[in-house]
Amino acid sequence: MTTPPTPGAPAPEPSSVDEPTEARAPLPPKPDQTGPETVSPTGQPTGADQARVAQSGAYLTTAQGTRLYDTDHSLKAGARGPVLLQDHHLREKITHFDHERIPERVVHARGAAAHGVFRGYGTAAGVCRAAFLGKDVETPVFVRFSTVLGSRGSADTVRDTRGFATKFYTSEGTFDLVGNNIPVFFVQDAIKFPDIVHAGKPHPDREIPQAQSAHDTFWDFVTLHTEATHHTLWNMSDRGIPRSYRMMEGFGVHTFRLVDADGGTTLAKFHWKPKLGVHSLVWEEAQIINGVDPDFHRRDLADAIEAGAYPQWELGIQTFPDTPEQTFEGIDLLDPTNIVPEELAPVQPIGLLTLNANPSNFFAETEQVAFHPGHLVPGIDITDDPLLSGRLFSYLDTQISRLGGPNFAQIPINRPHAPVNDMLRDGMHQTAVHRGVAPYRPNSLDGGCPFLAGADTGAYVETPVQVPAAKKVREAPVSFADHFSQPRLFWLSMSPVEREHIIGAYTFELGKCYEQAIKERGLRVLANIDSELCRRVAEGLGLPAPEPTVPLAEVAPSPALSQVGRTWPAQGRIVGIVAVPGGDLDGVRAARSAALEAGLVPLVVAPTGGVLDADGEPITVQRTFVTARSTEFDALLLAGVPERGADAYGARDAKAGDAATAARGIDPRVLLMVSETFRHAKAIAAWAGADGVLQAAGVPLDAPGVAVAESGERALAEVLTLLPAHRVWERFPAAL
Ligand code: HDD
Repeated sequence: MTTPPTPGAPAPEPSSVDEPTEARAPLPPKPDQTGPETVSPTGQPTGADQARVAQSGAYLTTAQGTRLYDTDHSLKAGARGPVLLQDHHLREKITHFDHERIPERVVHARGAAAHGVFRGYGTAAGVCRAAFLGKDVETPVFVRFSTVLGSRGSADTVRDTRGFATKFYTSEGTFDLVGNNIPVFFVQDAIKFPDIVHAGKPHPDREIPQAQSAHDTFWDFVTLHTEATHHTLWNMSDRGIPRSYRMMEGFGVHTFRLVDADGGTTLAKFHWKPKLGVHSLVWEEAQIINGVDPDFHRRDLADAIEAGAYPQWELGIQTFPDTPEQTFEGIDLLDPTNIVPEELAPVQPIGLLTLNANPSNFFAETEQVAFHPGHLVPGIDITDDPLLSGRLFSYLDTQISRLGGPNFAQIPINRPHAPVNDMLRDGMHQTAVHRGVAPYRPNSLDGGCPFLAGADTGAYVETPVQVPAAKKVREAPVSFADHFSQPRLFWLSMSPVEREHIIGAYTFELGKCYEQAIKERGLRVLANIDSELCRRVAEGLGLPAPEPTVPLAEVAPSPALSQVGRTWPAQGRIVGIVAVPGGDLDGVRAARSAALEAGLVPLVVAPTGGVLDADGEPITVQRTFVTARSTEFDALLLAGVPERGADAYGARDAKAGDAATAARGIDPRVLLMVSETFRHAKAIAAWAGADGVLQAAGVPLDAPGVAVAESGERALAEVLTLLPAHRVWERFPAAL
């Protein structure tokens, strides 16, 4: 039985992180538990964020602030007797728990987010009057990345589109840029959104497959509804399996209308360009990661920020004259299945985004953040893209069921940083205590009416665009009917390696469909993109390749669409350094320091945990042969044991020197690590006799991107020259 304590004992100073034995003040917040300030609906700093630790007092209390003496036992009639209904603490605790979950987002349920800052370059001033784009203006932001199809608990590295949603807390109100990592969309009209989502989500009878597009209903829809072809092709490309959220481009997708200080307008598309470049996984890696580390992207983002390697993107715009046709070089700017190649309209940088703080509480921030394409600020207006029009309704609406009512803007993460002076009142989860008696306009009470602003005093004034005199119709313009020339443009812009990946992806996804008719229809769509693509996928499916039903478009490739052939900073890339006790640990130390100096993240891998070389300067083991998998590393180094060669990597039960075949004696987990690293075209270097391990794993020592070095430092230098290209592309397509 628990004895009620004597109340009122003073709280001593905190001394350790152990379970306290007597009442004490809470521990101070850790550095990563502080986040950007938020303000109340009236622009005042809130108290809600001041206590960013779980504990806010010395004693545990009920929700009503009454101190508790026991929270581990229900109130019972005797220790072995029935639980009593009068136990109000039991009921409060369980009732709250029963309601802890809210509905997950209907799409984009799985995500990760970070706080940051956006700094304007001032270069957009000629076309856009938005204050946050001004030179050196700094605006707090919250960015949420996501997959689309999977549930909240699904894996990160599935083949899917990624969401890239940014909330700018500007001085003129909140601006949300709710984009994706793919610049086009599946449907041209929002009325089709439920169809594509129903087709992509798990089948309604068995609720499988989770977070996958490789199933009949998805391919049924996208092959019948050919405006989805362009987006689907991007999904089947490497863009569908990003290496990291930090290495993704982002796109606003729609064409927006920018307004300058004089009311002049320009059409524009938004782009996010990652400083670390655009990199992807290979399909086998993505599948392995889904098993060994389903939180791969979430972890990568949080780890990078915690380590101070703040990810950055440049915001850029492509601009087009605002003509009545709303086309550019023959491309319909209102059709969200179109891109405008960067070679025709260069992306002009207008500001820099830096993500520099992890959320303190996933639910409060990442889960409750509510984005809405209708959160606009003066200077940024919409166009008549029919997809955007429907979104302007949907996002506000969905928050009402997801966040429980119309007051979600009062949740700290959603509060504008600009002063709010609205006349919205009451409703579920109202937390503001509004004063006064006249929440209406006009009024003569409460000090009179709030003034209405004009364009010169910061009002959001819609651009008075001329609407064509027309009949009401349920129709799309004729220009929306070309579904194949842009997919062909994308295909022709890919390097040979990227084309192989696309062929592999279609062969896998269509191959997973049960219905023969869907596979055949899929091939008919591919025939209209490119004959070679169609032929190769048909070969993989064991089906005849059909002829195209439309003339193949004459389009110029856009080299900017390819991820291969350019180099990017290697900073933040992860290098596994595999070592065994007794090996060249000085070499490991040297490789580690050189890696850190180059801004890489070295992770030492050894047979067991603890430290290597406990007698000398110890090297902490960060991964063991049990916890390491090649997929975590962008490059692999292997340290040998000079006199013992590959035998030092012997499996636990293998005798040293017992090498009837080289591979038999070597720990199979090391062989797997090496062979996967090789197959996935990553840089590998070995020294001090560890080249025997490479050979035992079947890695030719003269293959591109494989180095046998004379020291640990040299080995690191070898892989460092290869990392900026991301992979050793010459090893493809034989690899995967
Ligand atoms: Fe959407 C969420 C991006 C079309 C309806 N969408 C959502 C998110 C992103 C996008 C990034 C996640 C936001 C977050 O992290 O909370 N959506 C897009 C893009 C589109 C698009 C780039 C096309 C260009 N979406 C689209 C249409 C509709 C929706 C046409 C409906 C007609 N989207 C929603 C939604 C979601 C959403 C159901 C789910 C959760 C939420 O809004 O807040 O309302």
